[in-house]
Amino acid sequence: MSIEAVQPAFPDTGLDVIVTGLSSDAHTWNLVYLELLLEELGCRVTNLGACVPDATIVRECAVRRPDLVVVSSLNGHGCQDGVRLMDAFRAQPSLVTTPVVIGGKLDVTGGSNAARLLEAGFDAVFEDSGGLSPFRSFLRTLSVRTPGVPLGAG
Ligand code: B12
Repeated sequence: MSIEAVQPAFPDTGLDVIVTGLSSDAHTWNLVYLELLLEELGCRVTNLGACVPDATIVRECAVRRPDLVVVSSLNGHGCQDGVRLMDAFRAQPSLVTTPVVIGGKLDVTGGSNAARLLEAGFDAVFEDSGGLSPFRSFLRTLSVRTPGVPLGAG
């Protein structure tokens, strides 16, 4: 685990964010960490918790219409569970353009699954080796985006 200080100059993002674990993943402190980090950055966070079935994630996102969904996985099944989640998520017409990112310890081999996860429909993949700076930069691009304009459309 790496702890990085939140940069005080970072502007409040004002984003509505859903944080969630995947269906097979029982780890919780990663979710608490991300919730606190995002709140410090000015996001309003709904944390769905650990071992969340795909259908529950899809339903909650369809109802809440978040600006961003942050998926965290530690148990090594992140790629398998994440690809399956995105099949159901992107099949929901109201969630086709909702930004979704995934990060954590996504594999047991230490290899990269980024290409497979991006192909499945994630907008970004944050591997532990990169630290949290790329995630902060990604949030900044979302917070300056025109409200209502899908990621990549502007
Ligand atoms: C505590 C723990 C458990 C507890 C969890 C209790 C709980 N309430 O959370 C228990 C005992 C239940 C557990 C179970 C298992 N665990 Co466990 N567990 C850990 C441990 C020791 C700490 C995890 C933790 O809480 N870290 C604290 C958080 C705050 O930090 P973090 O997880 O590192 O998250 C950081 C980054 O990953 C990143 N991050 C995470 N998600 C995301 C998402 C985004 C978008 C971004 C940008 C960043 C990001 O940000 C965080 C801060 O830097 C780790 C080993 C370790 N030292 O890390 C193993 C570890 C995660 N567990 C592991 C395994 C294998 C398991 C089990 C499969 C073991 C087993 N055979 O039963 C089960 C899985 C159960 C399941 N169904 O998921 C492996 C995973 C291996 C892998 N992925 O390669 C680890 C790495 C141990 C190891 N070295 O083998 N575990």
